[in-house]
Amino acid sequence: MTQQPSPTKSFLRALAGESLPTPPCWLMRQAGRYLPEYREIRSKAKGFLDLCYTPDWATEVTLQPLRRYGFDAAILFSDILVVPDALGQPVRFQEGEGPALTPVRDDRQIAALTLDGFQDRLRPVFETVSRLKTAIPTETALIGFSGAPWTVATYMVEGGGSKEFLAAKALAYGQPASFQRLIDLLVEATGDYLVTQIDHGAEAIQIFDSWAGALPEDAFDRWVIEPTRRLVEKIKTERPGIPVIGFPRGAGALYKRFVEGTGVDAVSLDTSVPLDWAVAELQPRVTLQGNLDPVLLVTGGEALDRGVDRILAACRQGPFIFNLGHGILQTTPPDNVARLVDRVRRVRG
Ligand code: 1CP
Repeated sequence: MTQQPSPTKSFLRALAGESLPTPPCWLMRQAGRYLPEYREIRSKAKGFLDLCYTPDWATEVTLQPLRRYGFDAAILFSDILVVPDALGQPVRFQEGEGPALTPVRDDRQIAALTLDGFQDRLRPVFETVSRLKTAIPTETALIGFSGAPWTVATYMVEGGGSKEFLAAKALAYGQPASFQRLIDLLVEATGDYLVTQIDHGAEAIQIFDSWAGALPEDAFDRWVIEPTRRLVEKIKTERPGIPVIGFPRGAGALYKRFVEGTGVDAVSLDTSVPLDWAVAELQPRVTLQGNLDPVLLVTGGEALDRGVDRILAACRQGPFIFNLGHGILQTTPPDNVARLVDRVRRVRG
């Protein structure tokens, strides 16, 4: 094993297990429609994926929130659905309606997906990572990301967003061998995708499993924990020293099994996770990240201050990164984000 140098960026120090007097801070979906400068660039792009696949634009929108707020980490601007798009299942984003894909629901449709040309189609995303590596401030860390296989599979099987996941669960429960082939393909594609992001300059990885909370515990083990464990193992083996943050949103008490079973370095807590529990059960093993209710960031004022203070008081004795419990909402006033960052930075030893 080669010895990894100790990190100097505060975000990476927290991921390495240090408890810092002022926790590092970034916010999920920190780039996006709540910022007028984002909406301006977005209006130039034909579709949302054109924005993701145009390095000039994707680099610019990644940098926008850093200029305003000086976050401790930048997250590559892209989307979890570029993976199915690059596997040959084209993704369209209709205005105001979310993503749309032609569903894959049987062996023949799954077999038509292909890794041929996969990395080539994602070249613009890797180019964005390379540019960001030199464009971000030296004290800011660069996060690469992907969706977790389960969450990405739900979009592929449903053909878009879903509330009940009837089609995805029907395949997972009723034809597990077919669903396993889809998950295996996603593990392979996503693993290559993340390693290549690291090779272009990503210093940490976050794996978004937004719909992890939809599964009962045996299915959670098989479709959430096991694929994520394989991704973490690949990163740890092939690119040692790169920390991985898992986000099994809605997992509840299964957060504990997720931490023990996947080997992640950190977990992002959704808004509903009780912090005393997380500090007692999870923080001894991993860095915590989270978990302000994004609606408090829309609300602002003293409710926001109290929400921030509650989280800091609960979590900052151990390794911790301040974040939201889910992505920033479109209606968030940009001034409230400045207020949040000031509040987090006010606390000292
Ligand atoms: O301008 C627009 O209208 C597009 C809105 C938008 C944005 C800003 C989408 C469409 N994706 C993104 C960027 C994005 N998505 C990032 C960029 C980095 C950042 O955080 O600033 C990231 C990390 C994601 C991840 C993502 N995409 C997730 C996981 C996290 C989460 O929010 O749960 C999911 C589920 C998606 C799918 C997706 N992308 C976009 C939409 C509308 C959706 C569907 C969401 C749903 O089904 O509810």
